[in-house]
Amino acid sequence: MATNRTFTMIKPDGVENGHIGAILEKITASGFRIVALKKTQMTKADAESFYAVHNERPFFGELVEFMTRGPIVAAILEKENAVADFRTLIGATNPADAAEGTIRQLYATSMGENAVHGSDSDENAAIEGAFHFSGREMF
Ligand code: RTP
Ligand code: MG
Repeated sequence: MATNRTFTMIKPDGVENGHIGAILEKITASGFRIVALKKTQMTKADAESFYAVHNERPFFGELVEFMTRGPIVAAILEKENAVADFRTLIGATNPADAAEGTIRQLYATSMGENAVHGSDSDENAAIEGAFHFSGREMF
């Protein structure tokens, strides 16, 4: 399988609860190489645009409020089969359904506040990575 990239954010709850180090350790120990990394905070416009696909959903306002309430850690990650393997590593959207040992099972608190984001396709990984990073921040 070709080496490729995915995009992740440690969401505001993961940062607030002090899990940046543990989550990054789990990611690198699982074979992902960090291509780009930064702590930043999304504006309302950023979050509305990033999650535009969900703008008709009942939880959209809550999601934007949550994603902008504090800093996040954004990263581009590289590994064979990166998108699918990273979704496996983070676990189900609802931590109550997340498999044992997954990042959401370990660190998420609810369906809305679920500690991490993971891109759902190669195409979205490229779009989301470019949303947060310029070419000269990728190594
Ligand atoms: P993500 O995009 O953040 O990696 O999460 P995902 O693919 O597992 O889930 P998705 O369906 O894309 O939903 C995006 C985020 O919206 C919040 N959400 N809240 N309260 C709710 O019913 C609800 N449903 C989704 C979560 O933060 C979810 O990760
Ligand atoms: Mg998603």
